Amino acid sequence: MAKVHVNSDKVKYTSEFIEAKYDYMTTGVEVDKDGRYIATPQTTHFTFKTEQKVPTLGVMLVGWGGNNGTTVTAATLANKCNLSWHTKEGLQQPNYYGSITHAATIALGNGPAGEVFVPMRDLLPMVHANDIVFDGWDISSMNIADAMKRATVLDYNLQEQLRPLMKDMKPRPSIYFPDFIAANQESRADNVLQGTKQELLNKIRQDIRDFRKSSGVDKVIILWTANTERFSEVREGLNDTAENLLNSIRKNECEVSPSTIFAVASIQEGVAYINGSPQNTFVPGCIELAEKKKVFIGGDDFKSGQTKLKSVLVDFLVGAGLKPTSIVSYNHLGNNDGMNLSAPKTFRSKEISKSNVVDDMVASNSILYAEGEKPDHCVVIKYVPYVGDSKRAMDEYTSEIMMGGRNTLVVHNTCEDSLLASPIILDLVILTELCQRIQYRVESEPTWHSFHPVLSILSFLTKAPLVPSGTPVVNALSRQRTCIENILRACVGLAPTNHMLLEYKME
Ligand code: NAI
Ligand code: DG6
Repeated sequence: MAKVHVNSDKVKYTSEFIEAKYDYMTTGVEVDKDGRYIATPQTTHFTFKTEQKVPTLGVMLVGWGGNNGTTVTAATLANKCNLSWHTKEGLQQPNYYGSITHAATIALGNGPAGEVFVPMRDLLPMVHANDIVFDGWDISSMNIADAMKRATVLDYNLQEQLRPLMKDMKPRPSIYFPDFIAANQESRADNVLQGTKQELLNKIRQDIRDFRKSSGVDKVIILWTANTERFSEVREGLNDTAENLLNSIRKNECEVSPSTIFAVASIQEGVAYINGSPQNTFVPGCIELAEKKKVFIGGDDFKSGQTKLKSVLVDFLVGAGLKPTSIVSYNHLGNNDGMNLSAPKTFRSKEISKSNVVDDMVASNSILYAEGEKPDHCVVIKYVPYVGDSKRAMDEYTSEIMMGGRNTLVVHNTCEDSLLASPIILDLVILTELCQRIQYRVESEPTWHSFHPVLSILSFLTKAPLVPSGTPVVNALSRQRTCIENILRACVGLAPTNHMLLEYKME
């Protein structure tokens, strides 16, 4: 049961559900013949219904033996077993820093002593990260304890304590089409499935069923944290519709990627699928399949460091009326992800997802930018083995300020990449699972609905948010976070956070 209990006649708690009546207030805008904006307040009366029972959750990671896969598994076990370990700075305790569900708070309201902040996870019943059961696939056969050692992310003393808990975790053989990732990955591909694309799809579906049965979990979610693939070609007849995509798999078409086969298998099993990498796994046919089957999909590409900061800084600059004119993002890293991205085609996937992140903020301000005008935006990634997982990111933001002045900001960030990505993986699956228990209906309709299968609520966690076709892409980090917060609040009948604090501003 959630810790926050709302005291209102619009909110009903039963052992099965939390049901909340909620007035959603928006503004319709039209431009009249004189060019005036006519803004009309609109209200939609919703009822939200959230299932109270939190299921046991199994998460299958594609790329389980990688830096992110092993780190998130290890961190979850360390938290669950409350392991502490020695570092040169002293004794370290486990935590979930970097997770909005587990380490961030929201302003619930006002108490006698002022504003009251509560953990986000206290608003609605959510899966606890400690309780997640991990499984997955990897083209490398290394067990997860050895793979954690190979990743060189966690301290030795912690690895030693975790080894007995992880040595028997073995990644399932996976789909490997060398053409989709860098050639430099070939040496670790010793755990690969053979067969036609249809046979591989069937095998992945079988794995999902096996895991569900053997682990006894109530629910499974699949998340891709394997190597970045090159983009797939999108072509009429190949993957433009669900039917064409399924046919292409049957016909063993070479342009269907491993990640798309995983996504299709997942959707066919009714299991939500999240893409933590930048490639276009979700070709139009795959999205259509998810929509037809009403299965959640989310992505693309974890938003962990440099891009997260960019989606704050550009929002700040444009929101403050300053005009970013040049953004140069340079980074180097020395882990296996960096090695894979040293190939031009995989780099291109990452370059695309890192580059579009300022578009909505730029487009929002027609005072600063003419139609179609954008700042120069350059993304560079270099592989430097020595720095390992400790990624260096250097950014230069140049903006035009008042009367032709120039403002240049330079940011240097050093950080363990996988320790930023792991809490994001947890948030992605925890929020996706929660969304599966939320239904809504509009006052005048009898039917309950789920959110759209393209789960854009996850935008805060992704660099290139996947949204339902024709709907706005929001990259600005504060807007993305407010969206999550206010949807959770709506589910318990609380007004959206508005930061007005009017009660403290009146005479
Ligand atoms: P990694 O290279 O350490 O791990 C990837 C794993 O995937 C490897 O163990 C590899 O053997 C495996 N793999 C490759 N192809 C596979 C396939 N078809 N099936 C199953 N396994 C396969 O990379 P890392 O650092 O864990 O990152 C994983 C992904 O997450 C990359 O695509 C990266 O770009 C993306 N990402 C990482 C972020 C971070 O902060 N660490 C942030 C944003 C995205
Ligand atoms: C180099 O950019 C490697 C990438 O995998 C990134 O580390 C990852 O995409 C994180 O990117 P960002 O921009 O969110 O820090």
